[in-house]
Amino acid sequence: MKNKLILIIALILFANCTALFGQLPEMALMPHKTHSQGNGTFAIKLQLLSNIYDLKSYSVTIQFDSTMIETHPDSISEGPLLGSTAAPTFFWAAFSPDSGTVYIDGAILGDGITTGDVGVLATMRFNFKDPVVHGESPMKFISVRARNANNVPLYYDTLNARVIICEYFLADANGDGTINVSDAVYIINYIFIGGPAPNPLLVGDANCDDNVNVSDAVYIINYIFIGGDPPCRVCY
Ligand SMILES: [Ca+2]
Ligand SMILES: [Ca+2]
Repeated sequence: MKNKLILIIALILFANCTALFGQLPEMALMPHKTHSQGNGTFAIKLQLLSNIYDLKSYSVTIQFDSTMIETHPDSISEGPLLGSTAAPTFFWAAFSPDSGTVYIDGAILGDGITTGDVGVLATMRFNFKDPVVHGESPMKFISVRARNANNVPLYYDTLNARVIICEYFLADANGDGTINVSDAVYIINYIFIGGPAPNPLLVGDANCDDNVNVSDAVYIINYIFIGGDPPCRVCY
């Protein structure tokens, strides 16, 4: 009987541990994918998507390709999550240009105060290099350290992001930097009434069959209006 009881307790503990380790809360860099032609600026948010623990303080290191994009400590600002407790907060950010590394620390000040909520911890604003460098930059966690009010370490699953910088977006037939119905119209005009061709021509090849014809216009319309497949690549 005693052995049976021990076995049952062990099974319950095992089940709970499996649930715990299988469902770590998530810390993410959002949005997961940023597409650009290298103009303007863009923001990446450091965000808790789920938080089953009470967070008191965190320290993260994030790395990206500094030959393609750059930031500055002044471009890194505190998000509202820790401030939502109404307690004073600590926030510190630094940037190492040579290694493309961002360091961010944050904490809630005051005894025993934590947040068990989800939301934005920090926002980082980036510039593209001038002249623009095309390609793909990872935006990834190098380390995450976090603690609760009892100084116990907290663990998170991390979700990295990517920044894709294109010279041309595939299916952006009119070259205005976005893909919408006017690109389908542009292709139809080119095919049927001698309008200008996409430049370069295969930018209009939304379905990637190496031809630009009416099926590409249909493909774009399906993608925009009825949830059809996106163009087969992001960049031309
Ligand atoms: Ca367009
Ligand atoms: Ca095609």
